[in-house]
Amino acid sequence: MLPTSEKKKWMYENMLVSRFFEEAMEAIYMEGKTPVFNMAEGPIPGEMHLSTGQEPCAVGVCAHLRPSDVVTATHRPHHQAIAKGVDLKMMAAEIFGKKTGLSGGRGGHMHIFDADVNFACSGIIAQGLGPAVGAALSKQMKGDDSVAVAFLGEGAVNQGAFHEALNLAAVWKLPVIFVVEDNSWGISVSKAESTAVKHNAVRAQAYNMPGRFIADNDPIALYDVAGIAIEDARAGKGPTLIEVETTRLAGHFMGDAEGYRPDGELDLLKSKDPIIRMKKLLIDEGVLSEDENLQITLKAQKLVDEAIEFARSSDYPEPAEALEKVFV
Ligand SMILES: Cc1ncc(C[n+]2csc(CCOP(=O)(O)OP(=O)(O)O)c2C)c(N)n1
Repeated sequence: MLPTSEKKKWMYENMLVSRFFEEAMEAIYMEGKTPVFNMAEGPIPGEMHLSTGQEPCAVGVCAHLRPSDVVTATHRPHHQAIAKGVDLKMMAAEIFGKKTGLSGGRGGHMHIFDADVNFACSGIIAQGLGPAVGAALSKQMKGDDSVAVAFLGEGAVNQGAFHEALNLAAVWKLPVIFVVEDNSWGISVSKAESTAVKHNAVRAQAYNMPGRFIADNDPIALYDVAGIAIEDARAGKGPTLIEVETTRLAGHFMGDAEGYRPDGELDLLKSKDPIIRMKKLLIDEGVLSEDENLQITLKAQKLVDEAIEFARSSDYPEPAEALEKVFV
């Protein structure tokens, strides 16, 4: 199942929006935090996990999804949210803690929630898997052919919630796809140190579901495999586990000194930047001209600039509203 030229361009544009968004976050996050790093200072307080380099994982899957399909994402959620169609302005405002944000500024960057496109994420590792299975069960019971996709990191695969979710999804043949973004690091712990199997895709065998491995951060190969998995799920054939070999070009969080990275790793990963590769692929295939590339790039940058401007110019919630929209 190969993407059409239009789909490829959508994927590329979406990857660019995601990259520009992360670049903006990276710069703005440091405002107020230099020269002394204080996590609470600046327009973006709290932790910040960037998904720079992992863009193919989101677009390869979300290119097949409809607004009614459910996505549960991780603590590194911006690329997944953007590819699912979460409102960029309201997402930016949420990250800034503004009242125009998706959750009125109460959630922040790890708790992006957009009911309009059925997107949620969580700062708790593997937390999204149970809700994705629940959403898939609800779709199945209603006879709706929507699906649920749960994204997780390769570190999260060692959580009990992963195994419980896969087992139940397989027993009940639920329309859910588990997508493991393997960036080979869980904070500073390498996959080799934490995980007994080389490829998490083989774990699917234990739950009697197909397990697919996508090498080399390849959005086109992922589009193909995800398309089959989602079609099968819509047709009632049950869940699939997909593992994508990807690259985290940023630190685990902003402020991470990355002392654990072997010498030369980052340079090697940057030499395989998926945005540059996707552009080259589309140009080589004749799908994209240099002029179109410029237009798409400018459009993506404008979308991000407008979202940031919206967030910056929005108001903070009033102190008197602090207990509204939260469980107390
Ligand atoms: C249940 C739980 N345990 C520990 C943490 C702390 N923690 C935050 S991110 C992280 C590593 C996650 O690694 P991975 O799943 O590979 O995702 P990545 O950060 O590489 O995207 C951990 C242990 C947490 N958020 N939740």
